[in-house]
Amino acid sequence: MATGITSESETAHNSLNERRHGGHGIIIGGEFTSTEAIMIQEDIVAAIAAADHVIIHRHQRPDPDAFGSQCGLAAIIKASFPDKRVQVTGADSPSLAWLATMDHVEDADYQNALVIVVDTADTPRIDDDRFNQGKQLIKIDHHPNDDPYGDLAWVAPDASSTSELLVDLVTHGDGQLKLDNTAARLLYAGIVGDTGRFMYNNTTAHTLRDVALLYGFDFDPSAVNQKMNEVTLGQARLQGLAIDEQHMRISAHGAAVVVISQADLQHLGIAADQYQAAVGSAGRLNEVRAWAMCTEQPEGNYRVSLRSKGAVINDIARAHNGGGHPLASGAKAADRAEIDQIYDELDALLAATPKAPSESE
Ligand SMILES: [Mn+2]
Repeated sequence: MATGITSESETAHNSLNERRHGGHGIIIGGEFTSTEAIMIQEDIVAAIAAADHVIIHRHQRPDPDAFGSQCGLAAIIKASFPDKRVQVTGADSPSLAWLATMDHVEDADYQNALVIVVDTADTPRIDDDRFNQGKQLIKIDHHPNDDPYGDLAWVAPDASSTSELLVDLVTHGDGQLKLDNTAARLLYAGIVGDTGRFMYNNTTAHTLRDVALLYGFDFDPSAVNQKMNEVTLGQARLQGLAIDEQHMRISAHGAAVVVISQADLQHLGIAADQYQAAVGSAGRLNEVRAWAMCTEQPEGNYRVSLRSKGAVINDIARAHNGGGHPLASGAKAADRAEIDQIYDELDALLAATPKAPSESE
């Protein structure tokens, strides 16, 4: 129910001050099928093979890729090594309960555990801050590597999703890791979530080859698509409200800003993890080239979801306490004045950026 199809990284600037530099961390950027990347994958598979107990974390406010990669990796390890103990931790998500639910992990469980954090760029955003209580820490992620952490890290910003990376972990694992139907369904959901059902430009031939491999397992992809396309009545009404004259303005160059108040959310009965379903609304408009959905938080500030059809917007996100992907980022605005500033910056960016082929009428 009601997951929406969104992806973003909320990379807080202050996280840079809290970096945990791993002792022998190895970071991979660039092409994630390079020889170097494959060596890292082999090291990760070896670490999994050597561990008796694995605990898997992911980011707060989980999206389908966070849940899909976390629980997909758990399913892979269980299918490959039935004797190993595998747990997933973090808060449960009512809107993603159809996909998976979390385990109850005790503090004592971390003794001698291998901890793997998936889909999470920076340590403040990891759900469950016991992630550094294990004997070894591995990061697997596809967001820009603004906050390197972990004893071993595989970071591939050119992959569509962490779920896609896990398919590669299996195929390059020298036969030690295997997928099963449960893993295939979870990883498929993650890839669908982060690619906007293959709409965004992070979808590659490689992504689709991985998806073709997942299709070979026994699960119902169209049931997953249907589930991810569903919204609650409140969310559907929010999607409408997000493009009405009161809540959205569009500049001459195609910059749109949507402002949703706490009162709007309360009126529609929208829970904290549900408003993301309206992030895409403005982007469906022909007139809009880049947009920001600004949602008031209980504290009075705004969470800003920045999206673009072509112009790179993550510099604007970084300038407003955020970060993320070139076309999908997160930021924060202290007040309406900062929202006005973001609107002006988006408009100036679009004024200076020729339309991409995908944007022409
Ligand atoms: Mn992701």
